[in-house]
Amino acid sequence: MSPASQTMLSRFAVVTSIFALIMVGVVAATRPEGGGGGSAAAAGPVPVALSEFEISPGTVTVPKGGSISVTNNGSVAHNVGVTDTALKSPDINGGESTSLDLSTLEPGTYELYCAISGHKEAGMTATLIITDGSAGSAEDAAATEGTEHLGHDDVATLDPSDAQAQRINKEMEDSMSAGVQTFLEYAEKYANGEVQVGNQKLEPEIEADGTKVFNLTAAITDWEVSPGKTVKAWTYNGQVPGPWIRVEPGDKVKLVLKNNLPISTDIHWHGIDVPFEQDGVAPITQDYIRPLDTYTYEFTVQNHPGMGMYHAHFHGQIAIVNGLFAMFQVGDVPLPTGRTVGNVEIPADLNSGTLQEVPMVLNDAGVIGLSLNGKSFPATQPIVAKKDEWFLIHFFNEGLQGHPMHLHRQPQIVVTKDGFPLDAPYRMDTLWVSPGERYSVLVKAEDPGKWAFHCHIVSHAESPEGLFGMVTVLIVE
Ligand SMILES: [Cu+2]
Repeated sequence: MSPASQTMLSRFAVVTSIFALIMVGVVAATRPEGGGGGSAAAAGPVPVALSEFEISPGTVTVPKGGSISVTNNGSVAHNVGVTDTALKSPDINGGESTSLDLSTLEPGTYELYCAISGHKEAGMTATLIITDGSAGSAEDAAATEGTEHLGHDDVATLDPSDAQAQRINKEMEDSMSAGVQTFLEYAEKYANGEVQVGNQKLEPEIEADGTKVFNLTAAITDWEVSPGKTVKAWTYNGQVPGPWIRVEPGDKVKLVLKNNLPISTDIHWHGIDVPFEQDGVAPITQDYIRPLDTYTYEFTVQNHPGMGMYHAHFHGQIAIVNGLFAMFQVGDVPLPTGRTVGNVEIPADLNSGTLQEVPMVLNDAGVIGLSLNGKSFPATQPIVAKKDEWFLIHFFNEGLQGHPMHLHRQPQIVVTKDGFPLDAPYRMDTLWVSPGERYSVLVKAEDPGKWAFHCHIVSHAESPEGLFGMVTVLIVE
């Protein structure tokens, strides 16, 4: 990241800290009393809401020995009682709450009502079911409390005006907001260098004849995929993705691999023109690189720019998806400068060697899972660009599935496919990236804002807990 981008990120961090504080305040102020998502064993009072002129939910289920917490969401006083019993709450004004102990009721079906004159007749009744407190009914009570994992069936049948629906919706909002807040906190951590990051450019040692020597160590190391979730990843130099290797066309290179993995390995230089015996497919092109052995690949790089990647080939179904993948760049990406593509003029003086370059390595399996650059939202790193800045995103798919990557709003032009310049560059906003493919995309940061950038297979980007997986944000300042 350029110093300018770092500065932008710091400024963003200050703004977002303020936003984060506001979010904390909002969440704290609006959390339902007693907290949400309680376990069945610890089920507290069952919430009931009153308004003009309704009691909701329409059926209130309470385990034997339990109670209800009653909130008046209306504007006039209400109360709640159990028909044909002496049980009745005091009157409560709008905005206030009380509770009503129902522990004297035996299992059965009752009626709740508002005892203020005329309110029952106006519609303020509900069914009250006292269950026998068995496991099944405790589960019902837990469902009433709201749960951590809400799916379609949990929400589709709810009445939008119902208090239970509103509470469940609130839980969904809260967990979504919490994820966004964590993402903002991570943006600050990235700016401060406090997060493990992959794609770090690897500096070569230069031999007397100019040969560039890159040292790699493959090992299983700790890697934080998402906040609080550290996995045993398969890494080159402790990174996911591994180090970003950048060489120039025609360079002589040596790539020295120390294998500290428990199994043999090899490295395939995917998309780079190398001699057969350097292609990294054991046992076809070479012998296995056995545990604790060191092996040196040596070749002269192709004479034209390229965008490749490197990864293990031996048992890739284990090694690659768990982290043994990285980018291998040859030269600057050729740009269609001076052309108009999809109504966007690409400046004649644009030089890809001076542009911000953003790797976007996709994965969806192994211990890394659905991820961008080895991170799952909210631990993904934001991209920061200045208004009117042109920059490059390099997509690589090291996973098992295709991913339609969607960046909101900004003009995006696909300039290379698998490192080869396109005769007809094209503009798009969603790019399908299949396993093994690479695309370089020229982006103009045209409109200030915090723009979502995510896989559009929405289950790769959203979960019952909110945004997750293949999601990040482009910040245009
Ligand atoms: Cu996807």
